[in-house]
Amino acid sequence: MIHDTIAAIATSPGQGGVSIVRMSGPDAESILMRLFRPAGKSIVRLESHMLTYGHVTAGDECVDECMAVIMRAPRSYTREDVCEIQLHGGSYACQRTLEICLEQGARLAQPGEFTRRAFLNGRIDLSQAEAVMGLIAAQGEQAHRTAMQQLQGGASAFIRQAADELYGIQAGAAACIDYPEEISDEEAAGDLTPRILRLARTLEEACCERSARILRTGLNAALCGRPNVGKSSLLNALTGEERAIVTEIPGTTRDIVSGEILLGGSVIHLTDTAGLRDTEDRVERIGVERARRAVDQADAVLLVLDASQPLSDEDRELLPCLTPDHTAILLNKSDLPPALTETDAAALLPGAQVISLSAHDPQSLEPVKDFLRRMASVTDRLALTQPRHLEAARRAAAHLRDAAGALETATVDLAAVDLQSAQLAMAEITGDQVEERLLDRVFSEFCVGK
Ligand SMILES: Nc1nc2c(ncn2[C@@H]2O[C@H](COP(=O)(O)OP(=O)(O)OP(=O)(O)O)[C@@H](O)[C@H]2O)c(=O)[nH]1
Ligand SMILES: [Mg+2]
Repeated sequence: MIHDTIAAIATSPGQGGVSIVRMSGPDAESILMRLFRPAGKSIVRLESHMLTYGHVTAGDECVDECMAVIMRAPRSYTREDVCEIQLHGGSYACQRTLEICLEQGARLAQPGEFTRRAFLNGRIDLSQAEAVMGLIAAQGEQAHRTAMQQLQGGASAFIRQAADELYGIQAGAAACIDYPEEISDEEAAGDLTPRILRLARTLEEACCERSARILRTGLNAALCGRPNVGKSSLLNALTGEERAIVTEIPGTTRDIVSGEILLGGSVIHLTDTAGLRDTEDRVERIGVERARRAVDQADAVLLVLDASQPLSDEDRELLPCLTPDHTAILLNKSDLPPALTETDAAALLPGAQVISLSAHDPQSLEPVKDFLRRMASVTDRLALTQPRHLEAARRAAAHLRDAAGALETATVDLAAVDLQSAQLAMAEITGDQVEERLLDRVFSEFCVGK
């Protein structure tokens, strides 16, 4: 049970139209009424869910003109009494109001504590609580849609359906354990194994880390290639900003330079990297190592070639690390007399898309944007998108596979233990079965005031 009242500033720091101080807990209303003077003396009890105009005061001190609202339990975000005070946006009045709330008996909320209470009081499950954070973090339409689906119970519905199927399987195993003379281990295995394996496959198929990451945070695309082919020029042309230094000197870019663009509702994080070559220069060598790492970590790669120069060994260096489906070969400098054809480029990495273009001609970049759009448009019908959920679902699937193995080679009793472990792993996703430590980890990633 939660007995205390928490308070925090819910809006982000800095100047703005309004700032909001929020309280939740049994004393929220009495604390509010000690610091809030409604305009018009007749108001003795604020009506729930109605904004009231007045002032925040402390003794003779008038802190700010404000609007205050009480949302009485259980019709509130946390299912407790929640009060919010809308002040003028700025740091002092807001900080001072929070201070008065604390002087009057509230405790400073920890990160995510309001949402944690919403979870503990049963208003939302754990995956929905995490979706709130996803909504706050969403930069593009795609990430927003993914978080909204989760908030509306998408992940929970999927896991609850899987858990129901598993309860059915567990009931079958229990019947065999309780009535061994009626159901033999072999009969139970024949009936249960296909169901267990089907459920394991369903969970595994819902776990696509790459798609989930792209949905959540956008596509990471790396520009790579040998020095002087025009990687930095392309970064600048694609982002429409002079982000990276461009010169005719090979080895200009030494570190990772990034830029973001929004394409088709998805955020694309573009990274320009140091040109790949063997070099004695220490700084450049570190840059080349970072470039390789960026390519390894990228969801999609733009391998840039200089179409006015013949192919070199440096152009071929990265080929073994590239996946054709996630790579586009950009034949840059197509405005110059050609030394390379699209056929030469295509032969480097069969299956990869080849695009002729010039960093100096914005129109020629459209097919690159189409490629990035295609890479970012992973299915948004994924049931699970949070790393924590993917990890728990994979663990559940592994326990199910162990259970199927135990049915083959050992006894139903042993399989029942694995089935129970699978059930517990799934319950972690919705929070039906969680330890305090796990909650601490989940909510520590939230911001204060949410
Ligand atoms: N004609 C022509 N020149 C280009 C084009 N793209 C880039 N350049 C020129 O090529 C030179 C190198 O461009 P950068 O963008 O610095 O090349 P980079 O691949 O980033 O080079 P490093 O940072 O050294 O690896 C510059 O002089 C650019 O102006 C293009 O499409 N056409
Ligand atoms: Mg460069």
